[in-house]
Amino acid sequence: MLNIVIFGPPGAGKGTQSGLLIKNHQLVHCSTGDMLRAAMASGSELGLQVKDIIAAGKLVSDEIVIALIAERIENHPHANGFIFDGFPRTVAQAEALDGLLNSKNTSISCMLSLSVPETELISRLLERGKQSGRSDDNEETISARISEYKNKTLPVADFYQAQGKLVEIEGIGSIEEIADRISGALKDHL
Ligand code: B4P
Repeated sequence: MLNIVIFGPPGAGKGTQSGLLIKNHQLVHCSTGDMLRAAMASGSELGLQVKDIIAAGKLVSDEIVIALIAERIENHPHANGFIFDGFPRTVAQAEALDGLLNSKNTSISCMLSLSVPETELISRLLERGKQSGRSDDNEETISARISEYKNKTLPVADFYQAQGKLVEIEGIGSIEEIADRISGALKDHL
């Protein structure tokens, strides 16, 4: 199985590049951000529970997102592999993911880490905010999201580096250029 973690700060292009990888490798998409937005749009109890946390740019609890990922893996017993987009965002989530995959006799193949300077992240997200209608694509929330990323999510890169699975990708350039860098890196690494 090919199991990829796509990693990076808010606005690094994780969702965009995931779409291309899914097409090329027939992977199951596991985006906790998309799952949480779907829950909010449906007005479910989970959606109501996370709405204010997301609008404030804070991380939702580990317990909630780990349960979402466990369910997604369980529902795809014959998958070619999974792409984890926006998950894990804490070391506790990364440890839980290792456990979930081990129980299926598989593991993470690599982590693709997209690096993009902060000024570019802010301008991408503000640009998206003009049309996305997302409660978290505004100046104040973007800055809270970046700060959560630095404090709680960056250590996840060390977790995968310690396993020899971290692959750094320059995240500046056209979407196609970055996709080419990712394909090259996957060929070299796997
Ligand atoms: P996410 O949906 O994961 O939001 P994100 O990190 O901001 O990434 P996003 O997918 O939106 O952006 P991308 O990098 O693709 O999470 C939202 C919230 O949900 C979190 O803040 C948190 O509250 C909660 N949450 C989600 N997962 C969680 C977890 N595991 N634990 C706890 N809480 C969790 O960037 C895309 C933008 O960049 C687009 O506008 C795109 O057009 C643009 N772009 C992409 N590539 C480009 C390029 N090459 N050049 C220019 N622009 C580009």
